Amino acid sequence: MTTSSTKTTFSADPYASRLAEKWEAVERVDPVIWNDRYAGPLDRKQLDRFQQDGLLSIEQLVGTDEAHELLATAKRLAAEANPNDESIVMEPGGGAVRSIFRVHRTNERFRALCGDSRLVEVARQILGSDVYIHQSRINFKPGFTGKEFFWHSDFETWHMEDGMPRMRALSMSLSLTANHLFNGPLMLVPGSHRTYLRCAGETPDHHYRSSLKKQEYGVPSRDALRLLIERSDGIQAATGSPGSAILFDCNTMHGSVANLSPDDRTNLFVVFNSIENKLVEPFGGKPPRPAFLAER
Ligand code: 6CS
Ligand code: FE
Repeated sequence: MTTSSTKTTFSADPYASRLAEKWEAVERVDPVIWNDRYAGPLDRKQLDRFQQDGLLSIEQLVGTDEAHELLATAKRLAAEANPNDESIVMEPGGGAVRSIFRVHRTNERFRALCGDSRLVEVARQILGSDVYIHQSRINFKPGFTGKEFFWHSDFETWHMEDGMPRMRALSMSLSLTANHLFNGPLMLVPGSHRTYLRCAGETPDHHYRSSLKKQEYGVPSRDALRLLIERSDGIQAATGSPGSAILFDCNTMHGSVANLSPDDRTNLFVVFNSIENKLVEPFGGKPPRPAFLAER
Protein backbone atom coordinates (compact mmCIF):
# COMPACT_ATOMS: atom_id res chain seq x y z
CA MET A 1 0.00 0.00 0.00
CA THR A 2 1.50 3.38 -0.82
CA THR A 3 0.35 6.77 0.35
CA SER A 4 1.62 9.51 -1.85
CA SER A 5 0.85 13.06 -2.50
CA THR A 6 1.58 12.54 -6.21
CA LYS A 7 1.81 9.34 -8.29
CA THR A 8 5.42 8.92 -9.27
CA THR A 9 7.18 6.00 -10.93
CA PHE A 10 10.43 4.85 -9.38
CA SER A 11 13.18 2.65 -10.79
CA ALA A 12 13.53 -1.02 -9.72
CA ASP A 13 14.99 0.20 -6.43
CA PRO A 14 12.22 -0.32 -3.81
CA TYR A 15 13.88 2.33 -1.64
CA ALA A 16 14.49 5.04 -4.23
CA SER A 17 14.20 8.53 -2.73
CA ARG A 18 14.94 12.20 -3.51
CA LEU A 19 13.72 11.68 -7.09
CA ALA A 20 10.52 13.71 -7.13
CA GLU A 21 9.14 16.98 -5.96
CA LYS A 22 6.87 15.27 -3.43
CA TRP A 23 7.33 12.63 -0.74
CA GLU A 24 5.87 9.14 -0.75
CA ALA A 25 5.28 6.57 2.03
CA VAL A 26 5.76 2.92 0.97
CA GLU A 27 5.80 -0.33 2.94
CA ARG A 28 9.15 -1.83 3.98
CA VAL A 29 9.91 -4.91 1.84
CA ASP A 30 12.56 -6.39 4.17
CA PRO A 31 12.23 -8.46 7.35
CA VAL A 32 13.06 -6.78 10.67
CA ILE A 33 14.39 -9.90 12.40
CA TRP A 34 16.25 -11.70 9.60
CA ASN A 35 16.44 -15.20 11.08
CA ASP A 36 14.14 -16.01 13.95
CA ARG A 37 16.22 -19.00 15.07
CA TYR A 38 19.62 -17.27 15.08
CA ALA A 39 21.01 -17.83 18.59
CA GLY A 40 21.78 -14.80 20.72
CA PRO A 41 21.27 -13.04 24.07
CA LEU A 42 17.81 -11.58 23.35
CA ASP A 43 14.81 -13.60 24.55
CA ARG A 44 11.50 -14.07 22.68
CA LYS A 45 9.88 -11.10 24.35
CA GLN A 46 12.75 -8.78 23.39
CA LEU A 47 12.80 -10.04 19.79
CA ASP A 48 9.03 -9.54 19.51
CA ARG A 49 9.38 -6.02 20.94
CA PHE A 50 12.09 -5.13 18.39
CA GLN A 51 10.01 -6.66 15.56
CA GLN A 52 6.98 -4.61 16.61
CA ASP A 53 8.57 -1.28 17.54
CA GLY A 54 11.85 -1.20 15.58
CA LEU A 55 13.56 -0.33 18.87
CA LEU A 56 14.50 -2.01 22.16
CA SER A 57 15.90 -0.60 25.41
CA ILE A 58 18.63 -2.57 27.18
CA GLU A 59 18.94 -1.49 30.82
CA GLN A 60 22.60 -2.06 31.56
CA LEU A 61 24.49 -2.98 28.37
CA VAL A 62 27.69 -2.00 30.19
CA GLY A 63 28.28 -1.35 33.90
CA THR A 64 28.11 2.13 35.43
CA ASP A 65 31.84 2.24 36.17
CA GLU A 66 32.65 1.16 32.61
CA ALA A 67 30.35 3.90 31.28
CA HIS A 68 32.12 6.50 33.42
CA GLU A 69 35.51 5.32 32.14
CA LEU A 70 34.30 5.48 28.54
CA LEU A 71 32.95 9.01 29.16
CA ALA A 72 36.36 10.12 30.44
CA THR A 73 37.95 8.74 27.25
CA ALA A 74 35.30 10.45 25.11
CA LYS A 75 35.94 13.78 26.83
CA ARG A 76 39.68 13.44 26.26
CA LEU A 77 39.07 12.74 22.55
CA ALA A 78 36.91 15.88 22.33
CA ALA A 79 39.54 17.97 24.12
CA GLU A 80 42.25 16.72 21.73
CA ALA A 81 40.04 16.86 18.61
CA ASN A 82 41.41 18.65 15.54
CA PRO A 83 38.48 20.56 13.93
CA ASN A 84 40.24 20.32 10.54
CA ASP A 85 39.86 16.54 10.64
CA GLU A 86 36.75 15.63 8.57
CA SER A 87 35.72 12.98 11.14
CA ILE A 88 35.37 15.74 13.76
CA VAL A 89 32.09 17.63 13.36
CA MET A 90 31.65 20.90 15.27
CA GLU A 91 28.27 22.29 16.35
CA PRO A 92 26.86 24.93 13.96
CA GLY A 93 28.53 28.20 14.93
CA GLY A 94 31.77 26.47 15.97
CA GLY A 95 32.62 26.20 19.65
CA ALA A 96 31.72 22.72 20.84
CA VAL A 97 32.43 19.29 19.32
CA ARG A 98 29.17 17.80 18.01
CA SER A 99 30.39 14.36 16.83
CA ILE A 100 33.56 12.32 16.51
CA PHE A 101 33.19 9.61 13.86
CA ARG A 102 34.99 6.29 13.33
CA VAL A 103 36.10 5.79 16.95
CA HIS A 104 35.96 2.02 16.32
CA ARG A 105 39.12 2.53 14.24
CA THR A 106 40.89 5.51 15.81
CA ASN A 107 40.72 4.73 19.53
CA GLU A 108 41.76 1.48 21.19
CA ARG A 109 39.22 1.68 24.05
CA PHE A 110 36.28 2.25 21.70
CA ARG A 111 37.60 -0.25 19.17
CA ALA A 112 37.50 -2.93 21.89
CA LEU A 113 34.01 -1.90 23.03
CA CYS A 114 32.52 -1.80 19.51
CA GLY A 115 33.77 -5.36 18.94
CA ASP A 116 32.63 -6.59 22.37
CA SER A 117 30.39 -9.67 22.24
CA ARG A 118 27.79 -7.86 24.41
CA LEU A 119 27.13 -5.69 21.34
CA VAL A 120 28.09 -7.96 18.44
CA GLU A 121 26.02 -11.00 19.52
CA VAL A 122 22.87 -8.85 19.71
CA ALA A 123 23.50 -7.49 16.22
CA ARG A 124 24.21 -10.95 14.79
CA GLN A 125 20.98 -12.29 16.32
CA ILE A 126 18.76 -9.56 14.87
CA LEU A 127 20.49 -9.37 11.49
CA GLY A 128 20.74 -13.17 11.23
CA SER A 129 24.33 -13.23 9.98
CA ASP A 130 27.85 -12.18 10.78
CA VAL A 131 28.15 -8.41 10.95
CA TYR A 132 30.67 -5.60 10.50
CA ILE A 133 30.72 -2.00 11.68
CA HIS A 134 29.32 0.37 9.07
CA GLN A 135 29.82 3.52 11.18
CA SER A 136 30.54 4.60 14.74
CA ARG A 137 30.36 8.01 16.35
CA ILE A 138 30.25 9.76 19.70
CA ASN A 139 27.56 12.45 19.76
CA PHE A 140 28.46 14.85 22.57
CA LYS A 141 25.40 17.13 22.70
CA PRO A 142 27.05 19.35 25.36
CA GLY A 143 24.96 21.16 27.99
CA PHE A 144 23.40 24.45 26.73
CA THR A 145 25.21 24.26 23.33
CA GLY A 146 24.28 20.83 21.88
CA LYS A 147 21.97 21.42 18.92
CA GLU A 148 19.16 19.22 17.57
CA PHE A 149 19.21 16.38 15.04
CA PHE A 150 16.05 16.79 12.95
CA TRP A 151 13.80 13.75 12.31
CA HIS A 152 15.25 11.28 9.82
CA SER A 153 15.65 7.63 8.86
CA ASP A 154 19.33 6.66 8.86
CA PHE A 155 18.66 4.04 6.19
CA GLU A 156 17.37 6.66 3.73
CA THR A 157 20.79 8.36 3.92
CA TRP A 158 22.82 5.13 4.01
CA HIS A 159 20.89 3.78 0.98
CA MET A 160 21.03 6.97 -1.12
CA GLU A 161 24.48 8.28 -0.13
CA ASP A 162 26.43 5.17 0.91
CA GLY A 163 24.85 2.45 -1.26
CA MET A 164 23.42 0.24 1.52
CA PRO A 165 21.15 -2.14 -0.44
CA ARG A 166 18.58 -3.43 2.08
CA MET A 167 17.29 -2.73 5.59
CA ARG A 168 19.64 -5.21 7.29
CA ALA A 169 21.50 -2.90 9.69
CA LEU A 170 20.88 -1.52 13.16
CA SER A 171 22.23 1.15 15.52
CA MET A 172 23.12 0.81 19.19
CA SER A 173 23.11 4.03 21.20
CA LEU A 174 25.04 3.57 24.47
CA SER A 175 24.50 6.29 27.09
CA LEU A 176 27.81 7.48 28.53
CA THR A 177 26.01 10.17 30.55
CA ALA A 178 22.49 10.04 31.96
CA ASN A 179 19.92 10.70 29.22
CA HIS A 180 16.97 12.47 30.84
CA LEU A 181 14.00 14.46 29.56
CA PHE A 182 15.85 17.78 29.47
CA ASN A 183 19.28 17.09 27.94
CA GLY A 184 18.11 16.03 24.47
CA PRO A 185 17.58 12.24 24.66
CA LEU A 186 17.09 10.29 21.45
CA MET A 187 13.41 10.46 20.40
CA LEU A 188 12.04 7.62 18.28
CA VAL A 189 8.73 6.70 16.62
CA PRO A 190 7.86 3.09 17.52
CA GLY A 191 6.62 1.17 14.47
CA SER A 192 7.95 3.70 11.97
CA HIS A 193 10.55 1.18 10.74
CA ARG A 194 7.84 -0.57 8.69
CA THR A 195 7.22 2.48 6.49
CA TYR A 196 9.82 3.89 4.11
CA LEU A 197 9.49 7.59 3.41
CA ARG A 198 10.82 8.61 0.02
CA CYS A 199 11.95 12.19 0.61
CA ALA A 200 11.43 15.05 -1.81
CA GLY A 201 14.25 17.11 -3.23
CA GLU A 202 17.70 16.07 -4.35
CA THR A 203 21.14 15.52 -2.78
CA PRO A 204 23.63 18.41 -2.86
CA ASP A 205 27.26 17.58 -3.76
CA HIS A 206 29.37 16.74 -0.67
CA HIS A 207 26.09 16.77 1.27
CA TYR A 208 27.73 15.32 4.41
CA ARG A 209 29.70 18.55 4.94
CA SER A 210 26.43 20.20 5.93
CA SER A 211 24.12 17.29 6.80
CA LEU A 212 26.19 16.21 9.82
CA LYS A 213 25.76 19.68 11.35
CA LYS A 214 22.17 20.26 10.27
CA GLN A 215 20.44 17.84 7.89
CA GLU A 216 18.07 19.56 5.42
CA TYR A 217 17.88 17.03 2.57
CA GLY A 218 16.69 13.46 2.92
CA VAL A 219 14.53 14.56 5.83
CA PRO A 220 10.79 13.87 5.84
CA SER A 221 8.26 16.64 5.35
CA ARG A 222 5.90 17.58 8.16
CA ASP A 223 2.85 15.90 6.69
CA ALA A 224 4.85 12.69 6.22
CA LEU A 225 5.99 12.87 9.86
CA ARG A 226 2.44 13.56 11.02
CA LEU A 227 1.28 10.47 9.10
CA LEU A 228 3.98 8.28 10.68
CA ILE A 229 3.48 9.53 14.22
CA GLU A 230 -0.31 9.18 13.96
CA ARG A 231 0.11 5.58 12.63
CA SER A 232 2.33 4.64 15.57
CA ASP A 233 1.67 5.18 19.25
CA GLY A 234 3.41 8.52 19.39
CA ILE A 235 7.00 9.43 20.21
CA GLN A 236 9.24 7.61 22.70
CA ALA A 237 12.16 9.30 24.49
CA ALA A 238 15.09 6.95 25.18
CA THR A 239 15.96 8.06 28.71
CA GLY A 240 18.34 5.97 30.82
CA SER A 241 21.34 5.96 33.13
CA PRO A 242 25.00 5.69 32.07
CA GLY A 243 25.56 2.20 30.64
CA SER A 244 22.00 1.81 29.35
CA ALA A 245 21.46 1.42 25.61
CA ILE A 246 18.80 1.54 22.95
CA LEU A 247 18.86 -0.59 19.81
CA PHE A 248 17.03 0.77 16.80
CA ASP A 249 16.43 -0.50 13.28
CA CYS A 250 18.17 1.36 10.45
CA ASN A 251 14.77 2.67 9.27
CA THR A 252 13.26 3.74 12.59
CA MET A 253 12.39 7.44 12.46
CA HIS A 254 14.36 9.32 15.13
CA GLY A 255 15.79 12.67 16.08
CA SER A 256 16.67 14.67 19.18
CA VAL A 257 16.09 18.19 20.46
CA ALA A 258 18.70 20.73 21.53
CA ASN A 259 20.16 20.38 25.01
CA LEU A 260 18.96 23.31 27.16
CA SER A 261 20.07 21.69 30.42
CA PRO A 262 23.51 22.06 32.04
CA ASP A 263 24.07 18.28 31.65
CA ASP A 264 25.92 16.87 28.62
CA ARG A 265 24.13 14.08 26.76
CA THR A 266 27.03 12.03 25.44
CA ASN A 267 26.24 8.77 23.64
CA LEU A 268 28.25 6.29 21.61
CA PHE A 269 26.49 5.11 18.43
CA VAL A 270 27.65 1.90 16.75
CA VAL A 271 26.05 0.81 13.47
CA PHE A 272 26.21 -2.89 12.58
CA ASN A 273 25.53 -4.01 9.01
CA SER A 274 25.07 -7.60 7.85
CA ILE A 275 27.96 -8.98 5.81
CA GLU A 276 25.21 -10.00 3.34
CA ASN A 277 24.33 -6.31 2.89
CA LYS A 278 27.65 -4.78 1.89
CA LEU A 279 27.64 -1.34 0.31
CA VAL A 280 27.37 -0.97 -3.46
CA GLU A 281 27.31 2.18 -5.57
CA PRO A 282 25.17 4.84 -3.82
CA PHE A 283 21.58 4.69 -5.10
CA GLY A 284 21.52 8.47 -5.36
CA GLY A 285 24.09 8.36 -8.15
CA LYS A 286 26.67 10.56 -6.37
CA PRO A 287 30.19 9.41 -5.42
CA PRO A 288 30.37 7.34 -2.21
CA ARG A 289 30.84 9.22 1.06
CA PRO A 290 34.24 9.01 2.83
CA ALA A 291 35.27 5.96 4.86
CA PHE A 292 34.86 7.76 8.23
CA LEU A 293 31.10 7.74 7.53
CA ALA A 294 30.72 4.38 5.82
CA GLU A 295 33.21 1.51 5.93
CA ARG A 296 33.51 -0.03 2.44
O1 6CS B 1 24.57 10.62 7.71
C1 6CS B 1 24.83 9.82 8.60
O2 6CS B 1 25.32 8.69 8.40
C2 6CS B 1 24.60 10.28 10.02
N1 6CS B 1 23.53 11.21 10.14
C3 6CS B 1 22.56 11.09 11.05
C4 6CS B 1 21.72 12.27 11.33
N2 6CS B 1 22.30 9.94 11.69
C5 6CS B 1 23.05 8.76 11.21
C6 6CS B 1 24.47 9.13 10.96
O3 6CS B 1 25.13 9.50 12.08
FE1 FE C 1 20.52 9.19 12.81
